[in-house]
Amino acid sequence: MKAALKLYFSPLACSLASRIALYEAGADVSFSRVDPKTKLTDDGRNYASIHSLGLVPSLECEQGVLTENAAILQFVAERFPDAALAPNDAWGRTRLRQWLSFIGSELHKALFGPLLEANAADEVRRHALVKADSRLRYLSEWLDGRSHLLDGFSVADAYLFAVLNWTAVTPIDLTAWPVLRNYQVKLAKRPSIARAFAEERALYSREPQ
Ligand SMILES: N[C@@H](CCC(=O)N[C@@H](CS)C(=O)NCC(=O)O)C(=O)O
Repeated sequence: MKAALKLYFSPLACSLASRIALYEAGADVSFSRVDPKTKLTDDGRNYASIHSLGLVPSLECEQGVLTENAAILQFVAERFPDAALAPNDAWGRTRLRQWLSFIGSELHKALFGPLLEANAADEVRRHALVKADSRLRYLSEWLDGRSHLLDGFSVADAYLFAVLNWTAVTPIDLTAWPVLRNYQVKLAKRPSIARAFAEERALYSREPQ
């Protein structure tokens, strides 16, 4: 029988966060891999016919195709309330949106975007790195003494985990940020994260060069 949800992803991209959330939720979901270079799905379709921008993640659900990681993460949290992936009070949900916005704009796009973009000019990379210190200090100060961004694990932690992984292939050295490194190491042991990460790392290492 066809799964209720289908996640389009590329290995170790930000879509890893959506996979983690779906595993946490115990969702009935199938996965389709998008080749970042050819933009073909693993069953040979042009991914542009699903999301014209060619960006992952996107999530096929009964209502249509949902794009944008932050929206998908909140959709999963709301659809599977028993998984407690988001606070259930108004202020907690506001804080969740605050962190999803920070991760999506300040970290994902402003900082890691240029560092991961193969064609970015050196000047653009240098400019991104100038911002790294203040963004990572802000995050480190918040996480000092905390295990999660909010009171318990939430979809924001899934997103932050996916983004912090990228430090491995950028000049950002997480060992210089012990609070962030500890946070990452602890989260990596969470079963949903360990499973999602291991599965996508295996796919990533088989990525054509
Ligand atoms: N605003 C989008 C950005 C998604 C995004 O940047 N996805 C990257 C992978 S982490 C991607 O698909 N890049 C491929 C490309 O730029 O063509 C979101 O938050 O979902």
